[in-house]
Amino acid sequence: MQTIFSGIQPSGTITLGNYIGALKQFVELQDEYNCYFCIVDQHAITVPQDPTQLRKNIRSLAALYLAVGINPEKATLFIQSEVPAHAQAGWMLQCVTYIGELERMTQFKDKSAGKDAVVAGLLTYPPLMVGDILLYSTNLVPVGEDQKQHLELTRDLAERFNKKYNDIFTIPEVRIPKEGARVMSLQDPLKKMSKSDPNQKAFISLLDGPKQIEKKIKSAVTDSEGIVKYDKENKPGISNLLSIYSIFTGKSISDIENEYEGKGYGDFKGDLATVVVEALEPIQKKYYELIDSPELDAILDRGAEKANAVANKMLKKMERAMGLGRKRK
Ligand code: ATP
Ligand code: LTN
Repeated sequence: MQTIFSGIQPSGTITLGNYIGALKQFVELQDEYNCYFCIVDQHAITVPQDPTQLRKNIRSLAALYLAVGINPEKATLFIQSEVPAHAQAGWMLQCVTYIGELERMTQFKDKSAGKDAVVAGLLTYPPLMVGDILLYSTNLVPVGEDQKQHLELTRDLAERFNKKYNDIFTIPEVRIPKEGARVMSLQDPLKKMSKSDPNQKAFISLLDGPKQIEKKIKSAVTDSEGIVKYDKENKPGISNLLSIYSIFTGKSISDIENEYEGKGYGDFKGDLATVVVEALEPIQKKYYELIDSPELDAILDRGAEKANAVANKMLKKMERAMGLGRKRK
């Protein structure tokens, strides 16, 4: 069985973008792969976080992974900071990464833009992510399109390490969904939907209530033409909403366009809100059953135990390859 690894930052409540771009694929893949799904809290602290809120977000993300259908009997769900090998591997991998490579990362450029003081962790974020992936001899990494560049770096660093030290790493492939790889902001359809967007109206969170969802969809930025038609270049707002509708209903874009011929954006947005509310209802129900349960802790404990065992083995191989520490029998 091949291995999958992916991570989500507990930097807010996950959005429809995270669900469509990442989580939905995780659920589909867990039957066929040996899966590791991680709550990457050490990545989240590369931007300012309130400690109390961060702890809440970590638990909430764990419950959401399970609520959308991750089965802890099949997949390993764990918190990054509970597996110290990640930070250790991240350090070693920083020592094979060039600063120029890090400065070229678009996520770094986006997140550091306009800031007076940029913490070093924001720049050195990618080698930590590379460690996450390589520690588990991962074959496949399912992510949204924004992570493609990080995955290219992962492959480069794995190859560089293998050549320079010892051939210990599997070179992973990226898996980006055909549809919904980049769900756009509801307020600026040229920007990706992001859970840490300061404008709450820009994203739908998986825990938003029916009224909030309706309000956010109704105030989504579109255009003045009033025709429900997919045209990403000229009508990015309505095209984004059409994609979301298509993904949740399974209907093709052209069928939806036909259905709304002669109708306005108001009708379409109202129906889209209903579709989204209905899709999120069972997820939210499951979430509220889990969030305060001891079962959630037991699952995370078991996940950390299993992940530690696998990650520590690879960490030892890395240390041996690089010549760190002492030779042991
Ligand atoms: P942040 O706002 O804190 O940067 P984020 O919402 O961008 O967070 P991440 O935790 O960085 O989310 O990403 C988790 C997963 O969700 C990744 O696989 C990422 O590619 C995917 N993802 C994030 N945003 C979108 C989006 N708008 N459309 C599709 N996939 C997305
Ligand atoms: N960088 C990713 C989150 C992330 C990740 C990973 C994804 C951290 N480690 C390992 C896949 C595999 C992001 O910002 N979305």
